[in-house]
Amino acid sequence: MDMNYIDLRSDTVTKPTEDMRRVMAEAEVGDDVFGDDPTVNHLQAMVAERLGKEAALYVPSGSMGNGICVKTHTSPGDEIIIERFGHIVNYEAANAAVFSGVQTSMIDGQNGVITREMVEPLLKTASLHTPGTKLICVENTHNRAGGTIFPLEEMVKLRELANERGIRVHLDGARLWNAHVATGISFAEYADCADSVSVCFSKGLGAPIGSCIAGSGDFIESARRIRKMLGGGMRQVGIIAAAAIYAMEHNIDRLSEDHDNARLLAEGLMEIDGINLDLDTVHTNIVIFDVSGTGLTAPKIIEKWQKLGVLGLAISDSRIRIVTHLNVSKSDCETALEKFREVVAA
Ligand code: TLP
Repeated sequence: MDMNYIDLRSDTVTKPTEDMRRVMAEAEVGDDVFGDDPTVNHLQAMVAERLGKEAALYVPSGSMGNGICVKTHTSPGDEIIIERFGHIVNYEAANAAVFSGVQTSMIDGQNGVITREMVEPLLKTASLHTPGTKLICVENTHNRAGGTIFPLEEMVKLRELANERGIRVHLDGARLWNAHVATGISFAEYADCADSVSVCFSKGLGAPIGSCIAGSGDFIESARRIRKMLGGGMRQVGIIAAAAIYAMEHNIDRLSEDHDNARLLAEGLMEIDGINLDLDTVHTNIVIFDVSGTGLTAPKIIEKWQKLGVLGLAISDSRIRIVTHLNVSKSDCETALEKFREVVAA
Protein backbone atom coordinates (compact mmCIF):
# COMPACT_ATOMS: atom_id res chain seq x y z
CA MET A 1 0.00 0.00 0.00
CA ASP A 2 1.05 3.56 -0.80
CA MET A 3 2.89 5.17 2.11
CA ASN A 4 0.67 8.23 1.89
CA TYR A 5 -2.62 6.59 2.73
CA ILE A 6 -4.12 7.16 6.16
CA ASP A 7 -4.51 3.47 6.86
CA LEU A 8 -7.35 2.70 9.27
CA ARG A 9 -7.95 -0.87 8.05
CA SER A 10 -6.35 -2.46 11.10
CA ASP A 11 -3.71 -1.97 13.78
CA THR A 12 -1.89 -4.86 12.09
CA VAL A 13 -0.61 -2.46 9.38
CA THR A 14 1.95 -0.68 11.58
CA LYS A 15 5.56 -0.66 10.42
CA PRO A 16 8.64 -1.07 12.62
CA THR A 17 10.37 2.19 13.48
CA GLU A 18 14.09 2.90 13.11
CA ASP A 19 14.67 2.21 16.81
CA MET A 20 12.78 -1.05 16.66
CA ARG A 21 14.74 -2.12 13.59
CA ARG A 22 17.98 -1.29 15.41
CA VAL A 23 17.22 -3.62 18.32
CA MET A 24 16.23 -6.29 15.82
CA ALA A 25 19.53 -5.94 13.97
CA GLU A 26 21.48 -6.14 17.21
CA ALA A 27 19.53 -9.01 18.80
CA GLU A 28 21.47 -11.93 20.25
CA VAL A 29 20.19 -15.12 18.67
CA GLY A 30 20.43 -18.91 18.91
CA ASP A 31 18.45 -21.91 17.71
CA ASP A 32 15.11 -21.57 19.45
CA VAL A 33 14.02 -25.14 18.67
CA PHE A 34 16.91 -26.13 20.95
CA GLY A 35 15.74 -23.45 23.40
CA ASP A 36 18.99 -21.57 22.72
CA ASP A 37 17.75 -18.16 21.65
CA PRO A 38 18.40 -15.75 24.54
CA THR A 39 16.17 -13.03 23.09
CA VAL A 40 13.20 -15.38 22.71
CA ASN A 41 13.82 -16.74 26.21
CA HIS A 42 13.86 -13.20 27.57
CA LEU A 43 10.62 -12.32 25.76
CA GLN A 44 8.87 -15.47 27.00
CA ALA A 45 9.98 -14.79 30.58
CA MET A 46 8.77 -11.18 30.31
CA VAL A 47 5.36 -12.23 29.02
CA ALA A 48 4.95 -14.98 31.62
CA GLU A 49 5.85 -12.49 34.33
CA ARG A 50 3.47 -9.76 33.11
CA LEU A 51 0.63 -12.28 32.76
CA GLY A 52 1.37 -13.99 36.07
CA LYS A 53 1.71 -17.40 34.37
CA GLU A 54 4.39 -20.05 34.83
CA ALA A 55 5.52 -20.05 31.22
CA ALA A 56 5.04 -18.51 27.79
CA LEU A 57 5.81 -19.56 24.22
CA TYR A 58 6.57 -17.35 21.22
CA VAL A 59 4.48 -18.19 18.13
CA PRO A 60 4.38 -16.65 14.63
CA SER A 61 0.80 -15.33 14.75
CA GLY A 62 -2.26 -14.79 16.90
CA SER A 63 -4.17 -17.36 14.89
CA MET A 64 -1.51 -19.99 15.46
CA GLY A 65 -1.44 -19.14 19.17
CA ASN A 66 -5.19 -19.56 19.51
CA GLY A 67 -5.14 -22.75 17.42
CA ILE A 68 -2.38 -24.27 19.56
CA CYS A 69 -4.25 -23.41 22.76
CA VAL A 70 -7.53 -24.93 21.56
CA LYS A 71 -5.67 -28.07 20.45
CA THR A 72 -3.77 -28.36 23.74
CA HIS A 73 -6.95 -28.10 25.82
CA THR A 74 -9.18 -30.43 23.81
CA SER A 75 -9.49 -33.79 22.02
CA PRO A 76 -11.36 -34.36 18.74
CA GLY A 77 -15.09 -34.60 19.40
CA ASP A 78 -15.07 -32.20 22.36
CA GLU A 79 -17.10 -29.02 22.36
CA ILE A 80 -15.89 -25.46 22.87
CA ILE A 81 -18.06 -22.48 23.76
CA ILE A 82 -17.44 -19.08 22.24
CA GLU A 83 -19.21 -15.82 21.49
CA ARG A 84 -20.79 -15.85 17.99
CA PHE A 85 -18.50 -13.19 16.55
CA GLY A 86 -15.33 -14.42 18.27
CA HIS A 87 -12.16 -14.29 16.18
CA ILE A 88 -11.41 -17.97 16.74
CA VAL A 89 -14.56 -19.12 14.94
CA ASN A 90 -14.91 -16.34 12.39
CA TYR A 91 -11.49 -15.36 11.15
CA GLU A 92 -9.12 -18.30 11.60
CA ALA A 93 -10.17 -20.33 8.56
CA ALA A 94 -11.98 -22.96 10.66
CA ASN A 95 -8.75 -23.83 12.48
CA ALA A 96 -10.55 -25.19 15.59
CA ALA A 97 -12.79 -27.46 13.50
CA VAL A 98 -10.08 -28.74 11.18
CA PHE A 99 -7.01 -28.90 13.39
CA SER A 100 -8.57 -29.69 16.78
CA GLY A 101 -11.66 -31.51 15.48
CA VAL A 102 -13.88 -29.77 17.99
CA GLN A 103 -17.51 -28.78 17.71
CA THR A 104 -18.32 -25.19 18.48
CA SER A 105 -21.27 -23.92 20.46
CA MET A 106 -21.80 -20.24 19.78
CA ILE A 107 -23.49 -17.73 22.04
CA ASP A 108 -25.00 -14.38 21.07
CA GLY A 109 -23.09 -12.13 23.42
CA GLN A 110 -23.62 -8.50 24.30
CA ASN A 111 -20.84 -6.35 22.91
CA GLY A 112 -18.74 -9.50 22.73
CA VAL A 113 -19.35 -10.42 26.35
CA ILE A 114 -20.71 -13.82 27.33
CA THR A 115 -21.85 -14.20 30.92
CA ARG A 116 -22.03 -17.09 33.33
CA GLU A 117 -25.84 -17.04 32.94
CA MET A 118 -25.53 -17.41 29.16
CA VAL A 119 -22.88 -20.12 29.27
CA GLU A 120 -24.13 -22.38 32.08
CA PRO A 121 -27.21 -23.80 30.32
CA LEU A 122 -25.06 -24.81 27.34
CA LEU A 123 -22.49 -26.87 29.23
CA LYS A 124 -22.56 -30.53 28.24
CA THR A 125 -21.20 -33.64 29.92
CA ALA A 126 -19.84 -36.23 27.49
CA SER A 127 -22.22 -39.17 27.09
CA LEU A 128 -23.19 -41.75 24.51
CA HIS A 129 -25.00 -38.95 22.67
CA THR A 130 -23.38 -35.67 23.59
CA PRO A 131 -19.93 -34.11 23.22
CA GLY A 132 -18.45 -32.83 26.46
CA THR A 133 -17.73 -29.12 26.90
CA LYS A 134 -13.98 -28.76 27.43
CA LEU A 135 -13.23 -25.13 26.83
CA ILE A 136 -14.75 -21.67 27.07
CA CYS A 137 -13.09 -19.05 24.85
CA VAL A 138 -13.29 -15.34 25.61
CA GLU A 139 -11.85 -12.37 23.71
CA ASN A 140 -10.63 -9.17 25.38
CA THR A 141 -10.83 -6.70 23.78
CA HIS A 142 -13.43 -8.08 21.40
CA ASN A 143 -12.55 -7.27 17.82
CA ARG A 144 -15.82 -7.71 15.96
CA ALA A 145 -17.86 -6.07 18.73
CA GLY A 146 -15.73 -2.96 18.17
CA GLY A 147 -12.78 -3.30 20.54
CA THR A 148 -15.05 -3.68 23.54
CA ILE A 149 -13.70 -4.56 26.96
CA PHE A 150 -14.80 -7.79 28.61
CA PRO A 151 -15.42 -6.67 32.21
CA LEU A 152 -13.14 -8.35 34.72
CA GLU A 153 -16.05 -9.24 37.02
CA GLU A 154 -17.72 -11.22 34.21
CA MET A 155 -14.47 -13.02 33.49
CA VAL A 156 -14.17 -13.90 37.17
CA LYS A 157 -17.68 -15.39 37.17
CA LEU A 158 -16.91 -17.47 34.08
CA ARG A 159 -13.72 -18.67 35.71
CA GLU A 160 -15.68 -19.78 38.78
CA LEU A 161 -18.19 -21.64 36.62
CA ALA A 162 -15.40 -23.33 34.67
CA ASN A 163 -13.66 -24.36 37.89
CA GLU A 164 -16.87 -25.82 39.32
CA ARG A 165 -17.35 -27.90 36.16
CA GLY A 166 -13.75 -28.87 35.40
CA ILE A 167 -13.68 -26.85 32.18
CA ARG A 168 -10.77 -24.80 30.85
CA VAL A 169 -10.84 -21.15 29.81
CA HIS A 170 -8.83 -19.62 26.98
CA LEU A 171 -8.43 -15.86 26.64
CA ASP A 172 -7.77 -14.47 23.16
CA GLY A 173 -5.94 -11.41 24.37
CA ALA A 174 -4.63 -10.19 21.01
CA ARG A 175 -5.56 -6.72 22.28
CA LEU A 176 -5.40 -7.33 26.03
CA TRP A 177 -2.88 -4.46 26.06
CA ASN A 178 -5.70 -2.10 25.06
CA ALA A 179 -8.02 -3.42 27.77
CA HIS A 180 -5.28 -2.92 30.36
CA VAL A 181 -4.55 0.65 29.27
CA ALA A 182 -8.24 1.59 29.15
CA THR A 183 -9.12 0.12 32.57
CA GLY A 184 -5.87 0.11 34.55
CA ILE A 185 -6.54 -3.54 35.41
CA SER A 186 -3.31 -5.54 35.38
CA PHE A 187 -2.59 -8.19 32.75
CA ALA A 188 -2.23 -10.74 35.52
CA GLU A 189 -5.71 -10.04 36.90
CA TYR A 190 -7.23 -10.70 33.50
CA ALA A 191 -4.97 -13.68 32.84
CA ASP A 192 -5.84 -15.19 36.21
CA CYS A 193 -9.35 -15.81 34.80
CA ALA A 194 -7.97 -18.10 32.10
CA ASP A 195 -5.86 -21.26 31.86
CA SER A 196 -4.26 -20.01 28.67
CA VAL A 197 -3.84 -16.57 27.15
CA SER A 198 -2.68 -15.41 23.73
CA VAL A 199 -1.32 -11.91 23.22
CA CYS A 200 -0.21 -10.25 19.94
CA PHE A 201 2.75 -7.96 19.39
CA SER A 202 1.86 -7.12 15.79
CA LYS A 203 -1.35 -5.22 16.49
CA GLY A 204 -1.36 -1.98 18.49
CA LEU A 205 2.13 -2.59 19.89
CA GLY A 206 3.63 -2.12 16.45
CA ALA A 207 5.96 -5.13 16.13
CA PRO A 208 6.09 -6.65 12.65
CA ILE A 209 5.44 -10.27 13.64
CA GLY A 210 4.53 -12.52 16.51
CA SER A 211 2.41 -13.50 19.46
CA CYS A 212 2.90 -15.33 22.72
CA ILE A 213 0.75 -17.85 24.50
CA ALA A 214 1.02 -18.33 28.25
CA GLY A 215 -0.16 -20.85 30.81
CA SER A 216 1.12 -23.43 33.28
CA GLY A 217 4.52 -25.04 32.71
CA ASP A 218 2.88 -28.33 31.68
CA PHE A 219 0.50 -26.58 29.33
CA ILE A 220 3.33 -24.77 27.57
CA GLU A 221 5.37 -27.98 27.24
CA SER A 222 2.43 -29.64 25.41
CA ALA A 223 1.86 -26.49 23.39
CA ARG A 224 5.53 -26.48 22.30
CA ARG A 225 5.11 -29.88 20.66
CA ILE A 226 1.95 -28.75 18.88
CA ARG A 227 3.73 -25.64 17.66
CA LYS A 228 6.40 -27.95 16.20
CA MET A 229 3.71 -30.10 14.57
CA LEU A 230 2.36 -27.00 12.85
CA GLY A 231 5.78 -25.97 11.59
CA GLY A 232 5.89 -23.08 14.04
CA GLY A 233 9.21 -24.07 15.65
CA MET A 234 11.55 -21.32 14.49
CA ARG A 235 15.33 -21.03 14.63
CA GLN A 236 17.25 -17.73 15.10
CA VAL A 237 13.98 -15.99 15.76
CA GLY A 238 15.39 -13.57 18.34
CA ILE A 239 15.61 -11.14 15.41
CA ILE A 240 11.83 -10.69 15.54
CA ALA A 241 11.37 -11.45 19.23
CA ALA A 242 13.56 -8.38 19.86
CA ALA A 243 10.88 -6.25 18.20
CA ALA A 244 8.27 -7.72 20.54
CA ILE A 245 10.41 -6.88 23.59
CA TYR A 246 10.88 -3.35 22.28
CA ALA A 247 7.13 -3.08 21.67
CA MET A 248 6.29 -4.19 25.22
CA GLU A 249 8.82 -1.79 26.68
CA HIS A 250 7.82 1.26 24.64
CA ASN A 251 4.39 0.94 23.11
CA ILE A 252 1.92 -0.15 25.78
CA ASP A 253 1.18 3.11 27.59
CA ARG A 254 0.91 5.09 24.36
CA LEU A 255 -2.16 3.02 23.36
CA SER A 256 -4.21 5.62 25.22
CA GLU A 257 -3.48 8.00 22.30
CA ASP A 258 -5.03 5.47 19.93
CA HIS A 259 -8.06 5.27 22.19
CA ASP A 260 -8.40 9.07 22.20
CA ASN A 261 -8.10 9.12 18.40
CA ALA A 262 -10.76 6.41 18.03
CA ARG A 263 -13.09 8.47 20.20
CA LEU A 264 -12.39 11.57 18.15
CA LEU A 265 -13.28 9.66 14.97
CA ALA A 266 -16.40 8.16 16.55
CA GLU A 267 -17.65 11.52 17.82
CA GLY A 268 -17.08 13.12 14.43
CA LEU A 269 -18.77 10.29 12.53
CA MET A 270 -21.80 10.34 14.81
CA GLU A 271 -22.58 13.87 13.76
CA ILE A 272 -22.83 12.92 10.10
CA ASP A 273 -26.33 12.33 8.74
CA GLY A 274 -27.03 8.69 7.98
CA ILE A 275 -24.32 7.29 10.27
CA ASN A 276 -25.39 5.08 13.12
CA LEU A 277 -22.79 4.60 15.81
CA ASP A 278 -23.11 3.63 19.46
CA LEU A 279 -20.50 5.65 21.33
CA ASP A 280 -20.93 3.40 24.37
CA THR A 281 -19.23 0.59 22.46
CA VAL A 282 -16.12 2.64 21.64
CA HIS A 283 -13.90 1.49 24.49
CA THR A 284 -10.49 1.30 22.85
CA ASN A 285 -8.99 1.66 19.33
CA ILE A 286 -11.72 0.16 17.11
CA VAL A 287 -14.80 1.93 15.73
CA ILE A 288 -17.56 0.04 13.92
CA PHE A 289 -20.46 1.97 12.45
CA ASP A 290 -23.46 1.55 10.19
CA VAL A 291 -23.76 3.61 7.02
CA SER A 292 -27.20 2.46 5.73
CA GLY A 293 -28.71 5.90 6.26
CA THR A 294 -26.26 7.55 3.83
CA GLY A 295 -27.80 5.85 0.79
CA LEU A 296 -24.36 4.35 0.00
CA THR A 297 -23.15 0.83 0.71
CA ALA A 298 -20.13 0.31 2.96
CA PRO A 299 -17.96 -1.04 0.08
CA LYS A 300 -18.88 2.01 -2.04
CA ILE A 301 -17.91 4.39 0.77
CA ILE A 302 -14.63 2.55 1.25
CA GLU A 303 -13.90 2.82 -2.47
CA LYS A 304 -14.59 6.58 -2.50
CA TRP A 305 -12.72 7.18 0.75
CA GLN A 306 -9.68 5.40 -0.68
CA LYS A 307 -9.67 7.78 -3.66
CA LEU A 308 -9.34 10.60 -1.13
CA GLY A 309 -6.42 8.87 0.61
CA VAL A 310 -8.07 6.99 3.50
CA LEU A 311 -8.32 3.23 3.97
CA GLY A 312 -10.97 1.47 6.06
CA LEU A 313 -12.67 -1.92 5.96
CA ALA A 314 -16.22 -2.76 4.92
CA ILE A 315 -17.17 -5.62 7.24
CA SER A 316 -20.61 -6.04 5.67
CA ASP A 317 -22.73 -4.27 3.10
CA SER A 318 -23.70 -1.67 5.65
CA ARG A 319 -20.93 -1.61 8.27
CA ILE A 320 -17.43 -0.19 8.34
CA ARG A 321 -14.59 -0.89 10.76
CA ILE A 322 -11.77 1.56 11.37
CA VAL A 323 -8.86 1.03 13.74
CA THR A 324 -6.37 3.54 15.16
CA HIS A 325 -2.72 2.73 15.83
CA LEU A 326 0.73 4.22 16.22
CA ASN A 327 1.06 5.12 12.54
CA VAL A 328 -1.98 7.44 12.54
CA SER A 329 -1.89 10.78 14.33
CA LYS A 330 -4.67 12.97 15.67
CA SER A 331 -4.37 15.19 12.61
CA ASP A 332 -4.59 12.13 10.31
CA CYS A 333 -7.87 11.29 12.08
CA GLU A 334 -9.14 14.83 11.56
CA THR A 335 -8.24 14.56 7.86
CA ALA A 336 -9.94 11.17 7.61
CA LEU A 337 -13.12 12.67 9.06
CA GLU A 338 -13.02 15.59 6.67
CA LYS A 339 -12.62 13.20 3.72
CA PHE A 340 -15.45 11.03 5.03
CA ARG A 341 -17.77 14.04 5.08
CA GLU A 342 -16.83 14.72 1.45
CA VAL A 343 -17.58 11.09 0.49
CA VAL A 344 -21.09 11.07 1.92
CA ALA A 345 -21.92 14.61 0.80
CA ALA A 346 -21.02 13.94 -2.84
N1 TLP B 1 -7.39 -9.73 13.66
C1 TLP B 1 -7.23 -9.10 12.36
C2 TLP B 1 -8.05 -9.83 11.30
O1 TLP B 1 -7.82 -11.18 11.31
C3 TLP B 1 -9.52 -9.59 11.42
C4 TLP B 1 -7.62 -7.65 12.46
O2 TLP B 1 -7.35 -6.91 11.49
O3 TLP B 1 -8.18 -7.24 13.48
N2 TLP B 1 -7.44 -12.52 17.82
C5 TLP B 1 -8.01 -11.34 17.55
C6 TLP B 1 -8.95 -10.75 18.52
C7 TLP B 1 -7.67 -10.65 16.37
O4 TLP B 1 -8.26 -9.49 16.12
C8 TLP B 1 -6.74 -11.22 15.47
C9 TLP B 1 -6.40 -10.54 14.18
C10 TLP B 1 -6.20 -12.48 15.79
C11 TLP B 1 -6.57 -13.10 16.97
C12 TLP B 1 -5.27 -13.21 14.87
O5 TLP B 1 -4.03 -12.62 14.78
P1 TLP B 1 -3.07 -12.93 13.51
O6 TLP B 1 -3.54 -12.01 12.43
O7 TLP B 1 -1.71 -12.59 14.04
O8 TLP B 1 -3.20 -14.35 13.16
